[in-house]
Amino acid sequence: MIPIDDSPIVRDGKSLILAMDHGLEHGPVDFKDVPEKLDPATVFETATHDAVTAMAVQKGVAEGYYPSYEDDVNLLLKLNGTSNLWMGEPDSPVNCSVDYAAELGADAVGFTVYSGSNHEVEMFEEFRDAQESAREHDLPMVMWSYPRGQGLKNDTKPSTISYATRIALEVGADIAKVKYPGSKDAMAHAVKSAGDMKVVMSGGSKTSDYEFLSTIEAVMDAGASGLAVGRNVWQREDPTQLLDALEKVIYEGETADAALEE
Ligand code: FBP
Repeated sequence: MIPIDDSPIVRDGKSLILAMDHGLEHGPVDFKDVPEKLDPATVFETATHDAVTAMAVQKGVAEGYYPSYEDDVNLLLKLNGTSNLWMGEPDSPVNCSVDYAAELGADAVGFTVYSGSNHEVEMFEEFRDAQESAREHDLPMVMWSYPRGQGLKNDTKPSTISYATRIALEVGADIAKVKYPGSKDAMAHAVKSAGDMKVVMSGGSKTSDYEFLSTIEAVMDAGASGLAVGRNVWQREDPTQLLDALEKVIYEGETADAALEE
């Protein structure tokens, strides 16, 4: 097992994962205001920024577009995913094996688990297969750890997010990607609950530059290892400008104010 800090998806102990699996998870609606981003090549171009340590996509997008970017972008292949058309309890069917991800040149794999869903049992079993196979290939496992379903009314409350990071540690993830629990203290507890496993924050819907960078500043102060973000980067007209600022906050420990001033 290769130490996670030696993985190409980690830079100086931190990660900035650019996620672009929204075409499956939400549908083309997420590209409404940026129709040019319907072409995955445009987002792969954004991922060539030095701040980005990996781009997370589904199998089909990797097959079609990654060959043109394999020298400049690290690939995080998402092994499962679901559409917004599914109306049942949260679930995320597996659509790619770790073997095939490795064949496509993946540097890491990603897997969603909806703990608390009626499908939790199968999802944990599928995660086990993927995690053990990822170990055989020396590929880090990034877990989208998203408790939701059944009686879970609030999926971002502090105790739920701390539970989410802990679950990821318990089942053998290398990085847990979790929603922001609303405050720096709550994030610090979530990071602590994960032991020495890395925790990154999930981006969420688009906000202002300042609001977003201040949240990332709080998350980094809380001991998190970075960010896995989609819409807040590629829904912007100029993603490069925000990535320049994110690079300063995540890797250089600058404040949001300082990063925006330069
Ligand atoms: P965003 O930064 O755009 O929120 O993307 C992160 C992500 O986890 C994506 O990988 C995924 O497509 C999406 O959020 C799923 O969000 P949700 O399940 O909350 O709708």
